[in-house]
Amino acid sequence: ASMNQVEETYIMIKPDGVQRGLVGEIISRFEKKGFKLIGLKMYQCPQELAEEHYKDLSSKSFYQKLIEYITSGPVVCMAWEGVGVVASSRKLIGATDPLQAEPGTIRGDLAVQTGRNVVHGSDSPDNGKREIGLWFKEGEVCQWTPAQAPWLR
Ligand code: RTP
Repeated sequence: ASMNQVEETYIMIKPDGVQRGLVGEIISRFEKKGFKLIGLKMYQCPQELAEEHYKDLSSKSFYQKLIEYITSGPVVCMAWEGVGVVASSRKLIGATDPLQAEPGTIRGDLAVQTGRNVVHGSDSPDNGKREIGLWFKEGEVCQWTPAQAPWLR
């Protein structure tokens, strides 16, 4: 139902993606697809924010390890806008377990372990809004419209 709607999603390059030098590669995939980058920053995630972000997973056996992983080094926080961007980003990212992720997806091409799967993407438009609100401060997200080829005039 949401595929024709302009949406926002929160995409995050996890600490392994940063440390492996995959920041440019991952950003490129979203840019080339045609989505609009409206928020971008590098950030050392505090414990409390990691816990809030992953609160729905707090009963899982891997929760503690997940919090340690996400806070183990800086992440790259991004907000992306576009038609159907939430579901489409999940396709670009691929399955949670990188060994199950299709070749051509970010995880399928660039990762091996579920516990080091390089990137996060919101799973619904509501969570997209919620997570952008969680990770970005007022004024850090930019709404912009491209100029009409002024470099040709
Ligand atoms: P994400 O939120 O990062 O986009 O991941 P997802 O929806 O594909 O997966 P989810 O089930 O929400 O899990 C969130 C993150 O927790 C880590 N995880 N570890 N069995 C495990 O060790 C395990 N399962 C999940 C992954 O980093 C996953 O992306």
